[in-house]
Amino acid sequence: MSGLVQFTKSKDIGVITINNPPVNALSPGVPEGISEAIDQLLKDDELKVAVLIGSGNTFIAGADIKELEKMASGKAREAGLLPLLLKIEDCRKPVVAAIHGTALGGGMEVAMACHYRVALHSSNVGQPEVQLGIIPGAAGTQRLPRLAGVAKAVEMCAEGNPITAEEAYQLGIVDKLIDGDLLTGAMAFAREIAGKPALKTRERSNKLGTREQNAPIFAAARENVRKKQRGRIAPLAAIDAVEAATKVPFEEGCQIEQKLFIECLPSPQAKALMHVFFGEREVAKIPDIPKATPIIPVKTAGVVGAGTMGGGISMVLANAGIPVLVNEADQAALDRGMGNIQKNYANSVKRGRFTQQLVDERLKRIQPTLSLEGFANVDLVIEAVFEGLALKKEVFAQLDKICKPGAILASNTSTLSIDEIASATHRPESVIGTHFFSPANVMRLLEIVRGKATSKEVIATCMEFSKKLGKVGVLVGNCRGFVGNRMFHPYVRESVFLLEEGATVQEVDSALYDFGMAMGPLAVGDLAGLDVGWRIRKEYRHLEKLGIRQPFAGDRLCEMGRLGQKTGAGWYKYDENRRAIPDPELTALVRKWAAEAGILQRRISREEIVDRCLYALVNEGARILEEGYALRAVDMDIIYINGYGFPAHRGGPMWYADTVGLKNVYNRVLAFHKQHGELWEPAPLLKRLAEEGKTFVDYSQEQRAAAR
Ligand code: 3H9
Repeated sequence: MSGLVQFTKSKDIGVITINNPPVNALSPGVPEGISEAIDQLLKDDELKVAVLIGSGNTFIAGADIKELEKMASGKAREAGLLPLLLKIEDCRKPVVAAIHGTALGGGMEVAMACHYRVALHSSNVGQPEVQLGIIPGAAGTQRLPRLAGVAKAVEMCAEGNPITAEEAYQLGIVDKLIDGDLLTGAMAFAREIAGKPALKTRERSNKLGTREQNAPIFAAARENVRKKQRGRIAPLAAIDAVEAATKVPFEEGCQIEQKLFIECLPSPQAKALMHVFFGEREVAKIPDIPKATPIIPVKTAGVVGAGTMGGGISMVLANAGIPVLVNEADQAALDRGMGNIQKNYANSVKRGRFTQQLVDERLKRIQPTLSLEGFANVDLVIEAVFEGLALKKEVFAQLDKICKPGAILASNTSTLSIDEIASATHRPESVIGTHFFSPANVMRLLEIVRGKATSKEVIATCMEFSKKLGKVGVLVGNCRGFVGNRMFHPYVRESVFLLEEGATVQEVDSALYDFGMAMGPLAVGDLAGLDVGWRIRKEYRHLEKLGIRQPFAGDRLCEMGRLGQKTGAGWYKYDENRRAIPDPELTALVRKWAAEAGILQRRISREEIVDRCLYALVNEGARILEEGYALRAVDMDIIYINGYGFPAHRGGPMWYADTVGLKNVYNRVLAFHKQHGELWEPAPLLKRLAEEGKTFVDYSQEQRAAAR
């Protein structure tokens, strides 16, 4: 038997143990090992029953995604799990799946082919395949509705979110919840059921419902996908497959599932989402910071500033169980900040996201204070005051005097130099940027900005801490706007240029929304407040080169007091519920300004809108990558997906450019350069990779190899 699966005997019980760290994925050798173990179980007359269990932290976390990637590009053959699952299910001696950690994807499918499932309370089960752009490929869509009922099965297969063992038990997926040692509990259960006739999941049908009952379930699920997973193909395929389970016999349902699985697997969406899966894990790996770097314990924190960002960050810390002091200079601002925090939590209770008890516990962790004195004992301070260098330096000079040695001093600046801020202290090694995205308690991204003196311990701690906060931490270098905002700047610039050249606000926003962005760039501006960019532009105007075109319509809007949603008008008008209403007067006004500035008006295609905005972003991304401010192209993809609403099924902007082909992107950038001038100068890296027929992924691999 392969070393990945062990078969042992404990009196009349056979124990099949999967041992494929770190997550017991069904890599080559594991299915074969399970199959051989079933043969042994059948051969040995002493044995009456078997327990299938995972070693280490988890049951089986699914198919090996690296193998799926190879299959998608034709480099590996299909895993062929279906015959193994039939073999388990047809085994005349019952097999009990013993679940701890997670039973996901193929792992869940293995468990459902067993005759019984027992699970620790702490475990989770699910069919997350759609999050990888595929659907369950080993009869998950056929067995799950038979165990959990159609409505829950559709939800789990189409949305991909795991459920707790408790819920799985309520639904009938799990037969028994185990307290204490899993193997002991599973063996006791196995003894109870040994010798009794066991039900095969595929032969159950009492939960499959009628056509009349199911039709509205499928219609609602499809509608839900169109709203919440716009543009994705796998969730709709998953619904089709579950629907098949309710209409045709099991074997035929499996064939339909296989056909849909095989269609999804090589799709660009699946490749993109698998890239994102591994990318989210890769960003945690920093080449010059070894895994063993000591981590500074962070048990308490302080936040300076209780505005929108400070308040949100305090909530993030409190949600993660960290007691936090939140400071403001005057009572009114502090009361306002605490009031907003309470309002946000109250909304979460109203929407059913949190219970009142949970919110009370979290609120108790947030202590308002007018003085920084209490910060003397905290392990981490996050400064979130108004975005001005002088003010931030003043705060850091104070923190330097008050905070204990070794405390981490972080700034939530979105644009300012971390080195400049650190220069206000005598401990630049403890200073770092932690750039949260608004709303901080919702957005997953945390850009962690490394100053030139920031210590490895401080970086390693912040990267680790981001996980505790439920964020995806991405390490970036200290350049203006860091990675995300530096790339965003040309993206927004082009969106305003397009307006000035004759596109309407809705044309620009809808082209990018239809591409998959969560919101169009102009709607984002209205949400964030147009004065944010206006203030920054004014501060940096002295750096603009003379004779180079700059967008002006946004500044004119601010001068008119149209700052976005908060003033009831920006690029759009807003009603009392903050619903956007197109404003034809604004379009006419921009046209008039453009005509006065001598800008030719023309009809602009949706394709041009998308290319202009996205290639401006990618071109800047290529510069950042070559300058080393981002470690890898995938880091930028993860930043854009988690902080800027870029559609994950397109893999992020750099991956998207790779899929379009860098030669094509480069040619288009060259054409824009010819037409619009210096701002479109192709990034040297883009030019080189395009000419060499390479991708950003190739470049990152070359960099990685060179660093070894
Ligand atoms: C499927 O099953 C299709 C089926 O229908 C069958 C079709 C025939 N494969 O996340 P972590 C690696 S599709 C390969 O940091 P955690 C991961 O890259 C699959 N590698 O740990 C990382 O490597 P590294 C459906 C995998 O404790 C290391 O393991 N299943 C896989 O925070 C640790 O991972 C899923 O989608 C895998 N399946 O979270 C489950 N899983 O250290 C995907 C993990 O080199 N996995 N790795 O960076 C997860 O959701 C989480 O990993 C899990 C553990 C919750 C299990």
